[in-house]
Amino acid sequence: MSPSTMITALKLTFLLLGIGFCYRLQHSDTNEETRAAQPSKYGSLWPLPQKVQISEVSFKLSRASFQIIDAEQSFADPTCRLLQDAYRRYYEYIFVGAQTHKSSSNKRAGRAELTELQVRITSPDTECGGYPEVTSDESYELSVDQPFAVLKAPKVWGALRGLETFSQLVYEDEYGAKSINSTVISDFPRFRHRGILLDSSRHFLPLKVILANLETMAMNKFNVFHWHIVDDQSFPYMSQTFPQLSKQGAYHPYTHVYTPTDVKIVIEFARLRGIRVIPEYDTPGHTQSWGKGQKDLLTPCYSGSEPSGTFGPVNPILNTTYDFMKRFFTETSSVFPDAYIHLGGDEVDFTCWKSNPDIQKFMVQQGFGDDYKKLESYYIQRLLDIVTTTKKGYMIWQEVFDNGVTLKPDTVVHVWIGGESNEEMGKVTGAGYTTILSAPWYLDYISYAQDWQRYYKVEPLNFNGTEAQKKLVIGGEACLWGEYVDATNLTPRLWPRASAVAERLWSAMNVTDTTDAFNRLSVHRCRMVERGIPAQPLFSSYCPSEYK
Ligand code: CP6
Repeated sequence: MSPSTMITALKLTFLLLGIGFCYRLQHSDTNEETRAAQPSKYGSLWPLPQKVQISEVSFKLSRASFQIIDAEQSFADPTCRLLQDAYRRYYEYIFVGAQTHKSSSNKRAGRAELTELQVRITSPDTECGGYPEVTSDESYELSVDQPFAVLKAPKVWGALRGLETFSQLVYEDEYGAKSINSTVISDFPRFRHRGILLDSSRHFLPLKVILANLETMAMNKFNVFHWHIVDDQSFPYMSQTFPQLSKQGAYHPYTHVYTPTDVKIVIEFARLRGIRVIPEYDTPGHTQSWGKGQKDLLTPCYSGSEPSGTFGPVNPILNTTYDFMKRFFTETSSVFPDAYIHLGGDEVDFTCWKSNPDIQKFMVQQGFGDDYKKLESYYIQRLLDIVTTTKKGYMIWQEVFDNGVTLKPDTVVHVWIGGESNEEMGKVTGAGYTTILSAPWYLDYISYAQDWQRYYKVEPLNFNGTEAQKKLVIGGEACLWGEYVDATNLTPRLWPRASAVAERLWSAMNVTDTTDAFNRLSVHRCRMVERGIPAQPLFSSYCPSEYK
């Protein structure tokens, strides 16, 4: 063999080895990677209810005769818009894609028809006109049987969840007729805070996109929209007190802003779906865009003895900073009805503070030494006191807790740093604080695999701690940070991957069978697509509706 042939042969060998390696990489995962979906005994319910009994007996449903109505004994007022809107929405979802012309249901003549779903609110205070809260009752009981189906819930919030479940029980039989099996369900969420974080600063998210995702959140029984509304890159929130913030700080002063009306629309759309809107105004870091419209708010950075012309975090040593914050958070506390506001406090870079001679002087005066965490805590402490006067509770990223800031007992600490998040959950709850988990659910990270399974396998209570500590874990959030996401790709990137988180936070702790989850989630994903949501596929497959 000549040297050149030998080299070619070697190259070929390596190439083949390489291909073989890649082949194994793609196929060495669990067999769910290559399986097609099979029917689950739980149909396509997602997230899986706490208690489900589905019988073999089936009824047909027809667009012409089926109706969703208040039960006679319901405490709900017939003018309760939240319920009436939901009845209409779910009626449409139940008959989505139904064949209207062909009368195919004749083929199984004699099968009983279900003509009514009666919805009964069982508590005198239905909460119809109110906003959902962290303590809201989302439980419900559903019975599908003759002569009619009954959905019972103490509050409207449970009725919303039950309507979604009812709509998920409806399927098309082999002749294309809408059908539902006799079923008994009793259900309630495992965790009361089940959120999605969307970031409207790195890219502006048009209202339509936000509303579509609220709609999809309801399909997955999420109940918190964490609106990371502003950040370094842009300030799209139109403040009435400080209009120059978005005038100067938004990507565009008129098109890429959320007006007061826009914000109202989001809040009401969410309320009608049992979703809280928690805005985040992240300070003192992540605030570059704030500086464009608010002079002297940010710290001037120095290069040697001269200001460099760049700016760092919020300037913590000026009284004007706190005057501004007081007015700003007084406004937001009346714009957003939720009892909580997220105050951020993550990733504060000390470089600029360190370079500034006025800050250095302040550090000496306060006796902070070289510990800039003390300065950060000083700022946050004053901010928390201001926000407390607006009668709001607050959520904060974990660094604020880590730095030893005094927090109100009802503070929610948001754990986001990966690697040691279990230890962090132990520490936060050990100190007696309520917490939510996001560290394992950073959906902005993508990979060539069924990464939903990784999100699905997370157990939020899997840390060392007492029963009392575990009770302090009120839920979690899936985060979709916006650096690589805008209106063109947000929805498919989020769904159905966030659905895995939805089931972890709603269903019982022992619901961990990934094979059954795959079977149900495949159909749930097709259902989202049928309802007009471009949710991406889980794996090689097709949806039945593609043939219509
Ligand atoms: N923006 C803000 C971000 C992030 C955080 N806060 C972030 C950090 C690390 C990763 C992803 C997102 N983009 N304001 C942290 C809470 Cl990996």
